[in-house]
Amino acid sequence: MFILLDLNEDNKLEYNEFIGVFQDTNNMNDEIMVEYIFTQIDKDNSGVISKSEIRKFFMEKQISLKNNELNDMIKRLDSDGNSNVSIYEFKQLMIEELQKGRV
Ligand SMILES: [Ca+2]
Ligand SMILES: [Ca+2]
Repeated sequence: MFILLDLNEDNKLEYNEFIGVFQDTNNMNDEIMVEYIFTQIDKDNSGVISKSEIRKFFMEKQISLKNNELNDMIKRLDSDGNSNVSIYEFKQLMIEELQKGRV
């Protein structure tokens, strides 16, 4: 199982749980769903997700993240290493993991 975020040793936020945060995505196809999630996190509509936007997003969902957890998550998503997560980077990882998770 893909672990998007290791909250602590016993409580891992898995991809499916992350997706579960969005309850209105059931009827969407993968690509539309991932784009939708991206726009939910990208509050300033800049087209990239910054670390502070991710932090804010999880705070709103009442999931508290430590700084190193946040950094790990960014590292996983940010494939070109410019500290921001573009829609392309986000989609690439999320769709790949979504498809892997299917039997
Ligand atoms: Ca942004
Ligand atoms: Ca990037």
